[in-house]
Amino acid sequence: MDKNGQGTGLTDAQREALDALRGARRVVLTGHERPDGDCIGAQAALSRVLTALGKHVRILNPDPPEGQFDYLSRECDYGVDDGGALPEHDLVVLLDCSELSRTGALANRFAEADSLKLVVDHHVLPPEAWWDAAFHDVSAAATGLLVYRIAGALGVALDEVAARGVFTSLVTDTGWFKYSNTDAESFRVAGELVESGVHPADLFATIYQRRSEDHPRLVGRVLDRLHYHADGRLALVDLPLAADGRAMDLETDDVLDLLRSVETVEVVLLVREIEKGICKLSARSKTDYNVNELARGFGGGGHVKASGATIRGQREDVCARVVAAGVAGFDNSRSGKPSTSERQG
Ligand SMILES: [Mn+2]
Repeated sequence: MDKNGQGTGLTDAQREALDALRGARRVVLTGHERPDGDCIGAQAALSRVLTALGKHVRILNPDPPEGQFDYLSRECDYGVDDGGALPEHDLVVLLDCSELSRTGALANRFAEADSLKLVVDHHVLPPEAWWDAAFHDVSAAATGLLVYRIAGALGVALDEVAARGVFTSLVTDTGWFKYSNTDAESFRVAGELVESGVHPADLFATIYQRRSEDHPRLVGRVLDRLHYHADGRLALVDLPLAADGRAMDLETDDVLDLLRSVETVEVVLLVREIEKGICKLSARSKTDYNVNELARGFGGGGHVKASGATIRGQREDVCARVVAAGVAGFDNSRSGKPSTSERQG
């Protein structure tokens, strides 16, 4: 058996996670706030797999999926927390994150529920295991790939919706196969999914080419707020609240991608004010620079090359703090050359 759980081998911990799934009758799938394509794609796939095994499955998230993923939300019932009692369940599966606090207001109710807790995730795990079982592999390009492995291990063939879910996970977390987490498994599984009927070009157009006429102008306004630090090695953009006091609604991947395209830039920081006194940091690295460490310094985390945090404070102060920490990080890292060994998304 491969201790790392790579290839076809499973770790003992992963086998225990499969047992938890086999033994469950009523399952609630949940995930992080503002669920991304990987989170909801993995949920779509796992809900179909478990339903095929005769289990009763509910998805319950802190927030609804983005409209760009409506081809999944038409097929799956993505329940959104209304503050009420949890559905009856004997197993909770937390996907694409590993801390209950990431489920927002649901966290307390899940913690109090007398149910088994399972984590399915590819992020760096917190030091203390609070879960009963975890299907975890930090080398997996997406959580959806872990669900693909789970389906294989449980002997369930992916149906059309599950296949589209895994494909969605894969392409959103690898930046359509261009980030450094893209590996042979990503292409192998993508190839299988395409053979089974997934249409990549149609999905690309559906996810990325239905934006509003305002979108390019909004990106333009945001890019006007770009500042470089550390001789151009660090780029910062900040998004203040919109005029109506609400958080600016912007698909930030475009902005992050564009800033990373600058030759001198190694680290990109995006600070989005989500309400007065609360900001969200998105941090990306294209070298060995570890933005997971940077985000952890602000109570967040994620991957070595893509992390985030929620930070209290006025936007200007938050920007100054993250830039100071970001610049200081250059002294502690071996950054300089693009690395091929770390992950994204
Ligand atoms: Mn992910």
